[in-house]
Amino acid sequence: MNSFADQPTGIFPSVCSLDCPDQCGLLVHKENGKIIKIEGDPNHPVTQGNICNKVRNMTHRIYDHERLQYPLKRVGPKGEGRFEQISWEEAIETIAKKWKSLIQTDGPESILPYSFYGNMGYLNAEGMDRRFFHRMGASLLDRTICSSAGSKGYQYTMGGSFGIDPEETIHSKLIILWGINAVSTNMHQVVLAQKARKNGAKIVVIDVHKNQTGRMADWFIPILPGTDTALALGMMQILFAENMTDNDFLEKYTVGHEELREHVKQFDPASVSAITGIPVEDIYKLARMYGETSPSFIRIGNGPQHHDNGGMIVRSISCLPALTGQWLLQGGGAIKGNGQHLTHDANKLQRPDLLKNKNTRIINMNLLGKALLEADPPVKSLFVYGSNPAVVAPSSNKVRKGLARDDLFIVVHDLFLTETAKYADIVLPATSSLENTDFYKSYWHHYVQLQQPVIEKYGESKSNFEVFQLLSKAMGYEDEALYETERQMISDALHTPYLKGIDYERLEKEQYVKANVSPPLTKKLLTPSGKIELYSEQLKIKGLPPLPTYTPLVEEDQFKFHFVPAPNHNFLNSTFSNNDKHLSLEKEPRLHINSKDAEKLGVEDGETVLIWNNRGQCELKAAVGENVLSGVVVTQGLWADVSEKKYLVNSLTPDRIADMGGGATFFSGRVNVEKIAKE
Ligand SMILES: Nc1nc2c(c(=O)[nH]1)N[C@H]1C(S)=C(S)[C@@H](COP(=O)(O)OP(=O)(O)OC[C@H]3O[C@@H](n4cnc5c(=O)[nH]c(N)nc54)[C@H](O)[C@@H]3O)O[C@H]1N2
Ligand SMILES: Nc1nc2c(c(=O)[nH]1)N[C@H]1C(S)=C(S)[C@@H](COP(=O)(O)OP(=O)(O)OC[C@H]3O[C@@H](n4cnc5c(=O)[nH]c(N)nc54)[C@H](O)[C@@H]3O)O[C@H]1N2
Ligand code: SF4
Ligand SMILES: [Mo]
Repeated sequence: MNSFADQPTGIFPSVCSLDCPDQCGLLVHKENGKIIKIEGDPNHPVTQGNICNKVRNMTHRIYDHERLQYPLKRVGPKGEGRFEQISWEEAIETIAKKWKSLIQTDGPESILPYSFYGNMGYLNAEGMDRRFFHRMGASLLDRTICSSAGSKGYQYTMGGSFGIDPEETIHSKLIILWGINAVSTNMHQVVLAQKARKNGAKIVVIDVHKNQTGRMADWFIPILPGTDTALALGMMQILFAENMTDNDFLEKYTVGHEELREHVKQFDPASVSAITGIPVEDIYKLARMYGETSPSFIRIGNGPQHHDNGGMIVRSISCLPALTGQWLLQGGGAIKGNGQHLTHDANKLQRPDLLKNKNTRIINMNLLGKALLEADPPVKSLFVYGSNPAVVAPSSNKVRKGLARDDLFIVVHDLFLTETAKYADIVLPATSSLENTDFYKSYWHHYVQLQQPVIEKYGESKSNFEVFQLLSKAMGYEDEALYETERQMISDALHTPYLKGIDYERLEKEQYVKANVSPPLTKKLLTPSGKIELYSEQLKIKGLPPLPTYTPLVEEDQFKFHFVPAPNHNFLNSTFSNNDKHLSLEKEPRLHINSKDAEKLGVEDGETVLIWNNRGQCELKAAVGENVLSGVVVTQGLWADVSEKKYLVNSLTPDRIADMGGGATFFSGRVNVEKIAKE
């Protein structure tokens, strides 16, 4: 049979490769070799034919006139964006020559890979690349920018990224969307919640911003940034005090409930209200609603964990379902992430055994700016793929200063000349995921999926997989692991007890397969005690409080407003922020500010304001109203540098590290806001 890519006309199965929990099954419609339409697969049990705006308009990105077709070399100063077309031979030779010489003079750790999940496919995101850099002995990157604080926090309570099957949440009677802008970032969870609502469920949203998700809730609870642990403790205090806990469950499935019961007594509703900004009566109402409704489900988002104290926030929230014994009920419990239910063989895929120096240095990606400016011995070369750090990394002025170093040899592999690519010495054109072979596993639902190429490679672009094989050859590496086929690597990676019965051949036939997942508590948890740890000895060993404990955000008191720069609806992080179609849908970023604060500043709705702190500044149009509490300002979207606009929100964000997992603290910074004087 011809491959899908060779067939000019027809409808072909695919999977969305974006960093989004929904991981939709797609149908790609082609005519004369070109995609004419992308739609959700109506037969995929979670997608059910619905996909987001972003991907319905994906064709505009795939065939965008600015998409890279050839390798480039920089001919102007770093950051300016002047490049010249070169051949793949010249590009690969230039890179290999530079790296061989750096390895001679400075050792392999002077080379740093920097990547994230611009494409979630495992071969391309963490397969051949890992093998290559392990073989080289390059510095290791700790990939902490997204969810590592929260995942760690959840792990202390539940033993790993194991939550309930989201398809079961149609049975829930109370759904709490806690720090998740699900309408934009997990739309199929909203579809499931709406189904539950038809059967009488209530939807509660707890967020610092009444965005589109807050607006669809039955009850929206505004909270001050970084204070969610206090709210969870306040709820626990009421649940214990009013005998709404399931004591048999606590006895059988948890450790530390007696200590917790004592510990939470100090979190009376009045104290919690003073911390969170939530009225006392609402704290009672929420706790009683939670205590009296079963099954209840908490979808824990990524927002609350992007704080100095974010690991502990997720750790604390994830204790709640145990208090009322939710985990045994269909549709009861929580999801932070579900990735571990679908554990593949990461050692076989990434081959850490190829790395000979077991003391190789590890660089936290949230400290990229610092690493480029201060690491000793210095980073001399950076290889960026599947990520756009000049826009998405915290404290981006520092990052850009590092990228601008004349003695730093930068290679960027991407589909577009991103802000990061503008600093590169060599730019390599990347295929889109629709041009590749790869396997995908959602970190929310329970399906494993296969991507086979459905279109031909665009211009001379190559996949990550191909690029690392080319580089292996040019570097003279002979290890067999660097020359395996895609099919072989996928087959080996799928071979685990978690993915029993799922192999390449089956995926080829069926496209998506649901793993046979055992729900949490049907077997021993992976915590040290095997139970839900309300008290965690592990945390104590780490020097953190063993019981859920509220600590305030790091003080930046010289600045007046908490600043929360969250994602937006029509971009996926910075992806799509350079595509005209998506830009036209999103228009421009706004700074949401409370009307009382705006009045004090003399700022009216629609006026441009300057926001600044000791790290950077931005100019945004104010959206004045009641969508945020007084003292908080919120913006949405990671915007590319469009013309002269000053939208680089990450110039303002701290590069402090969260309490757990080396996580990012994007939402813990503070800023001042000023009216810009009119000419
Ligand atoms: N449309 C779209 N979808 C996306 C993305 C995108 O950029 N755009 N990004 C993808 C990625 S990589 C990720 S990680 C996920 C992220 O998606 P989500 O899990 O939704 O996380 P965020 O959007 O970062 O933040 C969620 C909410 O947390 C709120 N928040 C901030 N601080 C706090 C706090 O202290 N307490 C509470 N209760 N709320 C707080 C923010 O206002 C925001 O509404 O979405 C993925 N999907
Ligand atoms: N202020 C603020 N900053 C944030 C966040 C926030 O909420 N607020 N969210 C953070 C979070 S949760 C995350 S996950 C990060 C995400 O940050 P990034 O991982 O940088 O995500 P994107 O901005 O989507 O950039 C992905 C890049 O990969 C490229 N790409 C796509 N597919 C491929 C491929 O197959 N090969 C190669 N070589 N390239 C490819 C895309 O063209 C794009 O340029 O941002 C973080 N930054
Ligand atoms: S971005 Fe998310 S919602 Fe949109 S198509 Fe991809 S997986 Fe589905
Ligand atoms: Mo993320």
